[in-house]
Amino acid sequence: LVASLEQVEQTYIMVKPDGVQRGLVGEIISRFERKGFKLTGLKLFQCHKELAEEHYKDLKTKSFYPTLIDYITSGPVVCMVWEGVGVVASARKLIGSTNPLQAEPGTIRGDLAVQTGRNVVHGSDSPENGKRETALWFKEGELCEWTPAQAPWLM
Ligand code: RTP
Repeated sequence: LVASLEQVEQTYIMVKPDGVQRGLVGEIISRFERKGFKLTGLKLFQCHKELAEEHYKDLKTKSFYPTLIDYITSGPVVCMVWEGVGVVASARKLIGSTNPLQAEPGTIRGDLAVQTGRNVVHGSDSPENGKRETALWFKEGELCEWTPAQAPWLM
C-alpha cells in the first residue's frame, strides 16, 4: 500500500486565464483533491511572455503559437503541483481531450469548456515534463513536502 519514492510522480497543473476569469479555480482544484492526489504547490501568478514561450517552446512552429502566448499571458493563472503514483496520466484523463468538444463528459474540459483556444486547464504530458514544468513555474522553497495526517490510504 505504501508507494516507493521512485513511483511517485509530479505533475504541473495550471488553471489558465479563462478558468480564473470564469471562477472555476475551486472546481478544478476540487477534482484533483477528491481523486486523492497530494497538492505540493499552489499560487496565483501573472505569467510573463518569456515564461509562456519557454513553457510552450515545443509548439513554437505551430500557427496558433502567438495566439496561445497571448492567451496564457492575458491574465493571472493558478499554478499547481500535484504528486502521486500515476498522477501524470491520471491528471490528463481528469482534464480530457485538448478540444473540449471531443472531451468526454465528466472530464474538466468535457464539462466546463467549448473551445480549444479556451480550454481552462493545462496538465503535463509526461513525468519528465512534470518535473521540467514544476522547475520552470516554481522557485525552490515554494513547494511544500508534507505527509497527510488522516488518510494515508488515499496516497
Ligand atoms: P496543455 O498543454 O494546455 O495541457 O494542452 P494539450 O497538451 O492538451 O495540448 P497541446 O497540443 O500541447 O497544445 C497546448 C495548448 O495550445 C492550445 N491549442 N490551440 N488548434 C489550435 O488552435 C490549438 N491547438 C492547441 C490549447 O490551449 C492547448 O491546450
